[in-house]
Amino acid sequence: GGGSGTGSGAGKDDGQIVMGFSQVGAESGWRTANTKSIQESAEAAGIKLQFSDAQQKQENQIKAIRSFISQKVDIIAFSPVVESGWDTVLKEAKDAGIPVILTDRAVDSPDKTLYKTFIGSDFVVEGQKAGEWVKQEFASASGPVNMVELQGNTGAAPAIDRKEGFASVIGSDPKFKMLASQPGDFTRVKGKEVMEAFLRANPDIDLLYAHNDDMGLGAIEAIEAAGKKPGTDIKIVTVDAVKDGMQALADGKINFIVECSPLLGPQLMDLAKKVVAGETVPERVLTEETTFTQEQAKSALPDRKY
Ligand code: GYE
Repeated sequence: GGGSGTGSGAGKDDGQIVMGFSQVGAESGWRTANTKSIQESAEAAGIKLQFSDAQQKQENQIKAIRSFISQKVDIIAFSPVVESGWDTVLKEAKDAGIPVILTDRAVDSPDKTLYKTFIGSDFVVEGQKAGEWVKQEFASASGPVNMVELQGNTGAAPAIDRKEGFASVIGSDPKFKMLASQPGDFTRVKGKEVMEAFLRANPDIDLLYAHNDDMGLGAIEAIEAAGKKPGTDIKIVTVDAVKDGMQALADGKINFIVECSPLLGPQLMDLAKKVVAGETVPERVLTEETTFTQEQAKSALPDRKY
């Protein structure tokens, strides 16, 4: 384990790997399932986890990473709340000889030697899948299709990429009109609040695209409070497929969900062991995912673990 000879703090030379993990926060059902997966997998793999919750603040993540460096952990993993602004602290880790694994979300650092690997989903593809469904669903609609979009937190990889992927499929067809697109920070509360504003400003919304289930669930409350039927009057497509989202899909309040798996723990621990052992690992490890219709949600729900 971490540190050498005089090593102090977290890393003692008892052979156990010490991982410092900086999590985004607890903003969504996805995040809660992701945290559980990481904690359980660390335990199962015999890795000592120093877990730190950044409460959606980059400054807290930078502080946590610096503290992991001074504790001389064996490896640092983190899920960056935003894409930009990591070069300095990642350079500090590199100079200290501590390898870093990006988990779930990417950074935009041009220097790829600042981290060993990146494990997570392809968020552009997720946005494209949402767009393909919308295209099909409204294939026979002649008139304008009025859409609104709830984005994830500003500057986050999944917010940027899910927007881009969706627009790349839908954007070329003038039938589809994006009336409004605002951040809802991946939370239920903000999703509801922003949807209320969308409904006040736009009496005729046909479709909501929410970058995660939680914002979609908040929006459903706003739609119902406005006297409209979610899933019928306003079609809804979201990303994640956590249990509450799947339940709303099975209940007909959401129309389609693009899956994004939060169960990254087991693969992360495998990668960490290899990296610490000095083995080479792939630069990019992609998560496998599917999509769900209302019927598929009904059959998947009983076995859904999160
Ligand atoms: O979709 C959302 C969460 O980074 C993939 O973050 C993750 C996203 C997930 O808050 O629910």
